[in-house]
Amino acid sequence: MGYTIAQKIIKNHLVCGEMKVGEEIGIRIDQTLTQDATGTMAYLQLEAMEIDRVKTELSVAYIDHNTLQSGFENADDHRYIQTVAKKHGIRFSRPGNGICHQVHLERFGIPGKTLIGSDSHTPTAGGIGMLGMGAGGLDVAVAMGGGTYYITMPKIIKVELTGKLSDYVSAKDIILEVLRILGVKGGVGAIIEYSGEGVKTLSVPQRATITNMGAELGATSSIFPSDEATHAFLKAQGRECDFSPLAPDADAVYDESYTVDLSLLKPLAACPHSPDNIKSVSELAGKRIDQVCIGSCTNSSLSDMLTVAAILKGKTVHPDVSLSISPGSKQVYTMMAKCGALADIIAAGARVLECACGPCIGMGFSPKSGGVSLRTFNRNFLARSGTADASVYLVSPEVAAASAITGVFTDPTSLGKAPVIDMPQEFTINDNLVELPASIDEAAEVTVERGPNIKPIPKGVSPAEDLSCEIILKVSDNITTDHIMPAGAKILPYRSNVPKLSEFCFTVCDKDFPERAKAKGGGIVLGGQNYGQGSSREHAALVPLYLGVKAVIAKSFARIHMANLINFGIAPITLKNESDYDKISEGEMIRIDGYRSAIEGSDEAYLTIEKTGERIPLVLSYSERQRKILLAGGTLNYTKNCK
Ligand code: MIC
Ligand code: SF4
Repeated sequence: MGYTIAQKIIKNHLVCGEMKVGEEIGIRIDQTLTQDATGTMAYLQLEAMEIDRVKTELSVAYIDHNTLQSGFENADDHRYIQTVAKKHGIRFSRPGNGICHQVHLERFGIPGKTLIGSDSHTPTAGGIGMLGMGAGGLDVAVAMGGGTYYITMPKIIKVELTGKLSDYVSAKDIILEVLRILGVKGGVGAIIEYSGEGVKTLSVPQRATITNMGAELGATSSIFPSDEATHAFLKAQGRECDFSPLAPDADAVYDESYTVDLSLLKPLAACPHSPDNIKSVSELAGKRIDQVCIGSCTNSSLSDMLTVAAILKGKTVHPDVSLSISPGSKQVYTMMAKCGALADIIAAGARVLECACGPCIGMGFSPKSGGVSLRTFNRNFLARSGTADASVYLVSPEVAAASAITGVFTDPTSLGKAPVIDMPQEFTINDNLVELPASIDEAAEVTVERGPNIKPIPKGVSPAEDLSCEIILKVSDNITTDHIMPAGAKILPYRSNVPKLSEFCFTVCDKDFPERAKAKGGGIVLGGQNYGQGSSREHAALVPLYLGVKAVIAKSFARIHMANLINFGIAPITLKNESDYDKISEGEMIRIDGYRSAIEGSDEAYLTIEKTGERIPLVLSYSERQRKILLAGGTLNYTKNCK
């Protein structure tokens, strides 16, 4: 039996375990990336593990999220990351160089290699045939130290692309269609592999738009073959030597398959507040809008920007609309400036921002009260924009630009012939904002600079035999990490300060949660399906830990968040029968007798509701490695005990 692309890469990197779907496997990681909102924690943990020098082929620390410096905190964190990177052998991508995933694709991604990043959109690298996965900062720190990365062997879902996109229909519409078919839970436990004749019609940046938003399917990763288009992209980036072809074997077997006919696709939009709430733009046509934001790691490539510029050229942004544009990287920004596209965008009245995450993570540009915002981004979770009652729609750059001019949802296919944007033969290459680390000899001389905002990481505790506590919060299905630990300009500066961050924990769902959790000395959180979907931020585990959360019981968990909970010694426990969710109320006292023993060896335990005595079966299904980590009270304690 032959292998798929992802299976080939996994096989070449397999350290332990069997490649059987659902089994835990360990793989070797070639490259890592971090960004600044998760990076400080990752590097604090690297230091705590006493790793002097990274052992990966390449590790890069990017500054792209916390670029709004309205106080000293973000600037302090940037300096910490810069100095710690220099000392430990990590390249440092300075603020202004661009969004981690865009820059990594342009300058560092290599087909056939493995990459983990402390950011859920690391699978963007799948656009170049690289196996990229999002992970918690602690897992990235372990990989930087040469340690194995553990995942559950995923099933492989094939998405066959046929035909060719019509004018004004774009890569964004392909992934929105896949989200319509599979939903935000549809990729859990899977890698999505794209194949078929339609693949050849897509450039690497278009492919990267699709693999980027595979994160919204809950997928472990998404990947495209490495072919002539990959070769052309790498050659244009002056990196032809990094190319190698990669295709599935003819007799590769897939666990599921779907077909998308590109020629039948129409412009789509993900409606509030979920990336899988899909409608066609023509259904929404005429609806008034207040804001348009173009950019993010999903849609900020040069071709995206040139397309937008061509649509805006000679026009003026509608008076009721505020349009922001954030190019994805310094390379994109420079090339837009050189060819005059930037001038067309400025002339049309766009507010051009620096090349960073910006509005995507709520770093400015929050919409007005009750506003309608069209964004080319990948997430429209409740309150993520910074305005709790805003309605955010996710669309392609074509829809965004056309609507910015008219002031209403506009189907760009009504605009006639689309501009033809070819990928350049040569990109402008200037890596002067990527700082190289100190040599091994010089590293001792580098002093790591720590600002006063950097506070110690809370420590997990080894579980007691019996657990008795209160259900301090009950939440519904598809709770995102943005619900658990919101982001945005006001909160992100505290990513290195867990005590301060705790004041915002779960406040999107219940503004009294932090106070209550503290007053009660912690307890258990009860969740629905797909608990913890979205970002890789380990703060969504660390902060509840700080507030005394001992365990999370849910119908099911998202992959990265589940790994993060285990890393910090919070047991993710599944309800054996989903319907039991309705039997447990917030504020109820519960007991789990033999809790520690269940973590240690058996897969089952019972939750007893103190008031009624009703017993509810729970599943504690972990690998041997995960059991040891939970018993030690988290990975840091576990690795220390092993020394
Ligand atoms: C996001 O898009 O939600 C983020 C911000 O990039 C996160 C990381 C973070 O919370 O810092 C992600 O996707 O992992
Ligand atoms: Fe940045 Fe937004 Fe991409 Fe996250 S999704 S990495 S915040 S651009």
